[in-house]
Amino acid sequence: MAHPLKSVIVGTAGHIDHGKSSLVEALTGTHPDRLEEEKRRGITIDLGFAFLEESGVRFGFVDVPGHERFVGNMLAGAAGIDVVVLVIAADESIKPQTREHFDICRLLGIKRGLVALTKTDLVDRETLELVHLELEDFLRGSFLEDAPIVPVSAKSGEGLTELKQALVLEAQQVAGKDSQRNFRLPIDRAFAVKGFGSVVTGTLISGHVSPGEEVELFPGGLKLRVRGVESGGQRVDRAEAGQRTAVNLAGIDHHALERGMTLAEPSRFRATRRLDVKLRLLSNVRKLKNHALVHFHAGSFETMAEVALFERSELSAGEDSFAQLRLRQSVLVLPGDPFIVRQSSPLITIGGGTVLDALARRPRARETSRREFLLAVERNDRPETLAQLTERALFGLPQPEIAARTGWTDAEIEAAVRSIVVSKRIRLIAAEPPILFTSASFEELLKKISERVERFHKENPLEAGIPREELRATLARRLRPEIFRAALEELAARKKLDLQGEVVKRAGSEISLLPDEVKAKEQIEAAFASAGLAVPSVKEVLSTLAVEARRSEKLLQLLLREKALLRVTPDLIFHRHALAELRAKLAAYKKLKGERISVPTFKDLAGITRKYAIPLLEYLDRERVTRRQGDERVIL
Ligand SMILES: Nc1nc2c(ncn2[C@@H]2O[C@H](COP(=O)(O)OP(=O)(O)OP(=O)(O)O)[C@@H](O)[C@H]2O)c(=O)[nH]1
Ligand SMILES: [Mg+2]
Repeated sequence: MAHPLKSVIVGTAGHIDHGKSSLVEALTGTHPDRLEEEKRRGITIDLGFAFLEESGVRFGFVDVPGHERFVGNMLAGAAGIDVVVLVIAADESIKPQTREHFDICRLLGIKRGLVALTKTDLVDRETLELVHLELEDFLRGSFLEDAPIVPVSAKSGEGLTELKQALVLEAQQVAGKDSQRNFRLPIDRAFAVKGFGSVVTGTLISGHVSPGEEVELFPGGLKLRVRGVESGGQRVDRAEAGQRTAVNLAGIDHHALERGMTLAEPSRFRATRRLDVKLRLLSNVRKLKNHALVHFHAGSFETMAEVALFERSELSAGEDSFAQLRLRQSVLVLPGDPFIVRQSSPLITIGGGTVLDALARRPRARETSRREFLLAVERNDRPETLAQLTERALFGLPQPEIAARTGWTDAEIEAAVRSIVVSKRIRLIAAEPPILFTSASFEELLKKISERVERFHKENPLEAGIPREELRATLARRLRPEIFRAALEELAARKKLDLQGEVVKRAGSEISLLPDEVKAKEQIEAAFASAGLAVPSVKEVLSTLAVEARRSEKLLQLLLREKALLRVTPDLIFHRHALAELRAKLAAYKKLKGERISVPTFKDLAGITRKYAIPLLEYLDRERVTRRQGDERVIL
């Protein structure tokens, strides 16, 4: 079986006119400049792309403009690269955009690369050696410190073979992007293709995508179907992380698509305008004041942002700090994503950093946990991050929220959940989807519920217990019903509460009556017991008692709940002995006289008037003791 090709994105970087595009053409055969204006002016304005397969590596080249006015475009391309080729012309050496592009590469956390010392045909040996020395100085202490510096000439072809070899070596060491992670494609171009419709392109930074799949467009959340996929300029069944990718989308006009948007796995993430980040300032820039406005770049996206520094009023050159960025427009970014900030005048790159909390909330005056949380994210300590996320979610953290807030894969989420549940710090509330809740908050809730039930018993001694809904209403309004239910079940399991249908009571609690209540209750029962089937009205019975109406009504309820009395119609209540006797009489009648009985016969048998006979017969019908047949009843 042929070894699958490794896909690696190579990006150029460097000052204007230093030979980036010429080098890409010399390596790939494709001149990356596409625009009419680029050809006319002889400069690169926007990103260009080219492909090369070499020694088992599939290279996707992203060629960027060197012009200082187009650093924004450069940033859109730089975001996805694995290996940078820092292009420096031998006849000019290090220039402003050499520095700025290199700073950007460092801020973006690009890990590998090499230096192409171009236009060697224009300089003599001595100059070349001098520039070489300058470069070594320039690169010292950076990720390119030990990178090869390859002298090349796009004109003479000198050094091209060496450069290719060096690229292959770098590519082999690239960790690569993870195609197992969730699909994300920052869009850097959108256009229409005749006969196909809308197409977007970008560097596939994670996951994979295939025709027929559904994707979500950010911001906005529009769900779209993928009609076709190309990578490296060819139709494929599946594009993978690390590939330049074109996606043909159904059901959307290309005017509705633009650079800065992102395609991602559907129904998993949320766009944001408020981010908590680690922000680092370059060493040679002005101080950054709290609440300064900056240009924010992440992936192919760009907008204005206000910087709220974390517990400080300014950030000096070379320093870093946690900060909150408030963006003017929404974007999909996830924790771990790098970003760049630029200032307005002069328009230069001043710093960058890493997104830590993409769905940050407004900072509160007293919030000690935020630093702890950001530190955990920064360390990439998943269990701690998750535990803190749960602690911050006062009303529980439903599982899908974890994916949206962390960007973790399902497997990563599962592992983190398992680890914190085992540690007993967090409880997993069984629900669909499951909800995480801190054990401390859960215990607090249990305590609160117990107190409320206790108080209810005290204030309502004649009630068996508090109805669930009434209990819930005494707790936080935003408490999720699943957590409430789990808390009740936990208290029942701990034998603290009894759950009886809709009623919650202290375990084993009995109603305790005052002496006058005991007496009144006995009187009520006696009144019905002695009446047999010719019962008095409820009102009549209650009015003779020594306790007031509210309590006597409760006592009646109690007798009904204990089933000493039975309510047959809203106004007719019988003692259970009277009804049992009636049933016995009917059974005896059936044995002696057969199963049919008329209403008059029933009246005689029971010794009652029609007023009682009809409701009682209907009651017996409902109880399936009798069944109506014409004017008669069948005794069952
Ligand atoms: N003599 C010589 N000229 C070169 C070489 N490489 C590029 N050039 C010339 O330098 C000029 C700029 O080259 P580009 O490749 O467009 O430079 P670039 O870095 O892509 O410029 P921007 O994209 O605008 O930043 C062109 O006129 C090229 O023909 C080289 O190795 N030797
Ligand atoms: Mg160019």
